[in-house]
Amino acid sequence: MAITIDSARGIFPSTLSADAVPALTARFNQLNAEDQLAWTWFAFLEMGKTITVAAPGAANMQFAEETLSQVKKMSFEEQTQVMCDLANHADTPLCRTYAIWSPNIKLGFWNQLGEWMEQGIVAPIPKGYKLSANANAVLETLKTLDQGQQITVLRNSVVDMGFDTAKLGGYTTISEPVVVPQEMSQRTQVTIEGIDNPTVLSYMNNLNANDFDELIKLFVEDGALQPPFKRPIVGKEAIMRFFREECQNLNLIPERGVVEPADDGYTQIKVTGKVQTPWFGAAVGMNMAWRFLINPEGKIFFVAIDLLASPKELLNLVR
Ligand code: 45D
Repeated sequence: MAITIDSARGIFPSTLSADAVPALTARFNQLNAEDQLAWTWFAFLEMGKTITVAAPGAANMQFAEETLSQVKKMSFEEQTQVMCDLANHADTPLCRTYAIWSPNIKLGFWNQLGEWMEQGIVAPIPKGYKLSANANAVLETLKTLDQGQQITVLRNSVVDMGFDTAKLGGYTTISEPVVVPQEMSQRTQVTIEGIDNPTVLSYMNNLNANDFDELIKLFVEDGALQPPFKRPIVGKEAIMRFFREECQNLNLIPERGVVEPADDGYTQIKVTGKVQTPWFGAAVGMNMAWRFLINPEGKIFFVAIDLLASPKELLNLVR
């Protein structure tokens, strides 16, 4: 049977991804705007007991600066309105601006608002705000998840806010400038128990070095990359855009893997390990798997990246 992206998605079918994340995100999206804002605030406080944003500078904020200073000058009432508008996907100029920011800029924007809320510069969540029973249940469930899953739910809630980009027609995402790849002498090389496949090692090392020009060469022209909980991004050009917009300064710490022959001379490889985001640094290691399908010439035809259901899954290397 010919190998397709659809068939490739099914390699290593026993990989258990963290279904709790999309489930909780869906429940969050059902809450009303006030509840969403308060929920995120409480979630942020709750998480803050164990982890805090390590790098407030994780995003280059030049593109959000104007909007931020605009919000800063508003009355509390107007600020509350802006935040509710964002949660409501309202059609306002600010919600349109927000919609086309990359996830990292959106996170940086909220991170700044959060700091200003603490400092009394931006309208706080009213003292004594009582979450609805639903919102409370969603918060209780969040507390049961591991930290990697918690920050993913939080990231989703921020990324989904703003005007619906599907209603925008054409648009270009505003993202941070691409950083220069790390200097050769500064680069570290990963080692992966059970894996000596040069393509896989090169994938990890180039992504860690922000060397997207070299990284993209590892893919076949019509190859695909499937981010956690997403449909595959197909084609070199689209994958490259994704790398530049959403993949800067990640730290991949693969630990172990298996290699197996697949149909038509292809090779399937599963690797498990940790991934750190610049936002939380070493404080949060997300449990991840990479499922590669590599063609006979050693190029990546498909790779799926999954957030794993539990640390136990790190040891699940069965086919
Ligand atoms: O509403 O191999 C307030 C790929 C209250 C690439 C607030 C990858 C009001 C290929 C608190 C102010 C990328 C796929 C809001 C690998 C309110 C590849 C603020 C994986 C919203 C490995 C809230 C990468 C705030 C991965 C400030 C898995 C929330 C990366 C901030 C994962 C939340 C990164 C933050 C994740 C969350 C980052 C900073 C999950 C960051 C999460």
